[in-house]
Amino acid sequence: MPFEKLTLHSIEARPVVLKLERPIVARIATITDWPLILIDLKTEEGITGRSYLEPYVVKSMRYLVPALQDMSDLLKGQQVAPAQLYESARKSLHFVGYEGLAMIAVSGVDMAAWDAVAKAADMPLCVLLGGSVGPVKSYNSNGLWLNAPQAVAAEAEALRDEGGFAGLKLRLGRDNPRDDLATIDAVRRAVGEDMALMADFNQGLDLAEALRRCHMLDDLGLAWLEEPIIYDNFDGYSQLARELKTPLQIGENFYGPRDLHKALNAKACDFVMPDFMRIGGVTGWLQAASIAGVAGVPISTHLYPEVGAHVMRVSETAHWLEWQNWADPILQRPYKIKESQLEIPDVPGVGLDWNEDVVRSNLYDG
Ligand code: SMN
Ligand code: MG
Repeated sequence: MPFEKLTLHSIEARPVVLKLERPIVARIATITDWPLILIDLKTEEGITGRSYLEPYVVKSMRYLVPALQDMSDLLKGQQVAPAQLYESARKSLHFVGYEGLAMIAVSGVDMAAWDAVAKAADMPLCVLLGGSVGPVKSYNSNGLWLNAPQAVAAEAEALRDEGGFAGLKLRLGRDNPRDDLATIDAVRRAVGEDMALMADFNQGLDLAEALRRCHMLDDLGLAWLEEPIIYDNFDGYSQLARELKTPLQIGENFYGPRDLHKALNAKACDFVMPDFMRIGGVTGWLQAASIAGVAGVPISTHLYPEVGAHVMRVSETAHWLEWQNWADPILQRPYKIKESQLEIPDVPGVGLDWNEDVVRSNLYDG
């Protein structure tokens, strides 16, 4: 059967808000309500590509959804060729800026476009990209926020048991650094020495404080130290990377692959972990993963585990997939984890179908 050429008919973007099972308690914010924008990219041929965005701030959906609707008008009638749609969509907002909300909207369209093309080719996305369906090494990032040490330790055991996890991410940045140390100690006792422990400061420290606190943690065998300072201070990050033995992890705030390139040039980190809504969806990821691969730098995913699993199968330096189940309630078939490995469903595309009952009862009307 010849490859079916797809023509974009429309892009539907629906805002949804879900209650988080474990509220986010980070140094920079507390979040109880989790926003999702569900994207359905419809084609003249009847195939629908799907993706979602998680823009953290519920009210941001009031301006992201209209941006996606404008992209629907702009791209209507064009061939669903992801790299071309990516360029057209980016250029439409060039004078506004290539980063920030513009990139977030483009990324959502891009992921849906790749899903549509893979469905038309009747292949899982990872197969279309030249890989194969198989397991993807994952750590559990569903919790371990800034709560009391014993509560975090008990949660660590529960999170490990959600899928036989070999890695867990905990969040740091309590007012007193000794409470962070006590938490790491309690978690270690609970889950043992073999567990990979990632630690995320969520950009909460200034450089002086970050140097002090990271040195205090440098002999604990942590898998990585993530985002101790504001995301764009690459000078600060390169000083941290120079001084610390523990690998430094950044990347969830790279806007486009060029940010990753700049970070590596500045020697600002040891590991990278681009986020799909900021790096430019699948198109941006593939470029970013090539740069990381050439440089020999391990690459991990941030959020979006479903699409993340597919691209990790074709990323040369694939490291850890971040497992988060926060979108599970709106999915008909949430992905499964066994023995710390995410399983890619052997279906065309990414495998996202909405649970319309849950979507209807959680639509955001703000
Ligand atoms: C994070 C993810 C989602 C919400 C808040 C913080 C975090 C991570 O930075 O890396 O998982
Ligand atoms: Mg993080």
